[in-house]
Amino acid sequence: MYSEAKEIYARYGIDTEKVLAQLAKVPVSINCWQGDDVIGFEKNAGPLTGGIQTTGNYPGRARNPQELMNDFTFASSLIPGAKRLNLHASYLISDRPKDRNEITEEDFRPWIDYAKAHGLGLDFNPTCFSHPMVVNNLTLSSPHKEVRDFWIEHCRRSRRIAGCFAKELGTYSVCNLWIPDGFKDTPADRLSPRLRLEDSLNQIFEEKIDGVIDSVESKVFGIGVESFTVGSSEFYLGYAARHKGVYQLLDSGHYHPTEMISEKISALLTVFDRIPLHVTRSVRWDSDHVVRLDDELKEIAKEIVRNDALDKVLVGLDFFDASINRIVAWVVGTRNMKKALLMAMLEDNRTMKEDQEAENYTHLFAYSEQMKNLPWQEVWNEALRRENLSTDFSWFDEVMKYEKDVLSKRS
Ligand code: RNT
Ligand code: ZN
Repeated sequence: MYSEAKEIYARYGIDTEKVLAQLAKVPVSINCWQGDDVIGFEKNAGPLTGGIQTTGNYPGRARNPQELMNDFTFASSLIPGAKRLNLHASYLISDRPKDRNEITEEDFRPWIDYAKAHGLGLDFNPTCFSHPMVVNNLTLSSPHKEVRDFWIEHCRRSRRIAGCFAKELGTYSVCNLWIPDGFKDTPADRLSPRLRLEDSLNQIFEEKIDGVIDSVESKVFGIGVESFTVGSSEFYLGYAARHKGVYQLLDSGHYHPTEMISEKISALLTVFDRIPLHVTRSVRWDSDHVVRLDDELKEIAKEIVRNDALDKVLVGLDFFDASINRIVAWVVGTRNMKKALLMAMLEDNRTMKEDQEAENYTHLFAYSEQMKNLPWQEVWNEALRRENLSTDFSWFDEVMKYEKDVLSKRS
């Protein structure tokens, strides 16, 4: 079936062998926090705060680093192609309690060893939520200097840890900063918090650190901070544009319901040579559902591929569903991202671009619909086969077996 598909694609000028080689190389950065409902391993970890929420209590959440590593290893074994692991500062591994303003690379040594052993790159995030120093929902934009200083120190240390990942693993490390700062009700002054955030960022990014790709993640609103978000899209876009080496990260759940990040990628490409993403699925709100192979996911992938931006757009995932098996979430979500990239690579983008330039919209319309008839699934199955993965649904039974033997034994 693959050889037939290969021939069909050749008629459209597409070399499926090249595509398969390309697909295998494009890394998707998988968020560790799907494995344990964004709780992490701090000694005195409190509840998830900061306007984000996990809902559901499906059994089998990873309770410690070893369980999370085991689960991730198992999930990865069912996902073809290159992968990276995205960590949060709260996933430190330390015998003694360490506050966020005390963390060092040593607290992540086991993760570095794990990444080395599994050929993974590591990305990183300071954790500016679920902590008593988030005072009145504010961190880097707080009116209290001691609050800002605490988080500035945390973020500086986080960047150094990302730098250590880059050095040790020989690949870049995205260090993404997201803060929950906002107001429940209409503020009287929107500018002062933003000016304070700008000043905090300047202090955080002062130090130059090799191998780190710094990003700032904007948002519209969070639960409990519905009326105002300090780190809005315009704020960070402007900041990143003025600070070389700092990039805006686009999270697909952080815009108004009909506002799509697929539409923003090309705009950012005119300004930036890197665009980190958090691909997620928002259902009515920023709900962080596991990504489905839906229209927006396909459109995001098309924008990356068509614009020849596979090495500029750094694809990361950001979902946390606690109501279903977490390994299934990782496998299906990550496979969907990769499927979408494959589908985009298998489109005859050259002809369609030519159509557009020649204003041949009738051909473009019909031809772009014709692309949907092509047998991309056969090429996907071939990608699985080449990594000794089954092409049927038996991977699911493997996860159910793991659930029965391992996950269900966790309390
Ligand atoms: C929150 C942001 C942020 C978090 C993770 C856990 O709305 O999307 O990226 O989801 O850092
Ligand atoms: Zn995000």
